[in-house]
Amino acid sequence: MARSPTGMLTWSMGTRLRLSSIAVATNGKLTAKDYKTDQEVRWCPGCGDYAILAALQSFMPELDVPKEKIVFVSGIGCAARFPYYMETYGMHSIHGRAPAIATGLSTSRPDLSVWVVTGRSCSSTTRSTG
Ligand SMILES: Cc1ncc(C[n+]2csc(CCOP(=O)(O)OP(=O)(O)O)c2C)c(N)n1
Ligand code: SF4
Repeated sequence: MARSPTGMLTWSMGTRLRLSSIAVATNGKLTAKDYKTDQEVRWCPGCGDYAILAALQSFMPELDVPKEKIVFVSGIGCAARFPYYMETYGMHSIHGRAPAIATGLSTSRPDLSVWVVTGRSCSSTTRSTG
């Protein structure tokens, strides 16, 4: 496991966990800007994922859940870049396994607000990949 300049911990299997810049504060004081990261958003111009990202970043403060209690779990694909762009905890995991990882995390840490972000393929191919 190694730490990158952006504060991501990287396992050899390719999963990443964001640990950088988690502010300990309540969401009552936060705005959408507080959920944006310093990462360049790498989606195609006009991609619908931009609107989803912006909507979630705007919505998050209304949850009244501290940022350090929020986790976004993704699999692979374009949508799976989501955890890099949310200033919360997050894991970019493996194809079709985001729901399983999120379920395990949520079961072992019921105090967390766990979200799964996935595209159509990654959310529907769990069976075909075993
Ligand atoms: C185990 C495994 N099989 C296949 C791939 C190749 N792969 C990369 S992205 C992708 C499709 C992702 O599509 P989707 O989940 O719909 O996400 P989107 O890119 O549309 O957001 C595939 C099959 C992979 N990375 N890992
Ligand atoms: S889903 Fe991926 S390939 Fe499709 S428009 Fe968005 S960034 Fe581009």
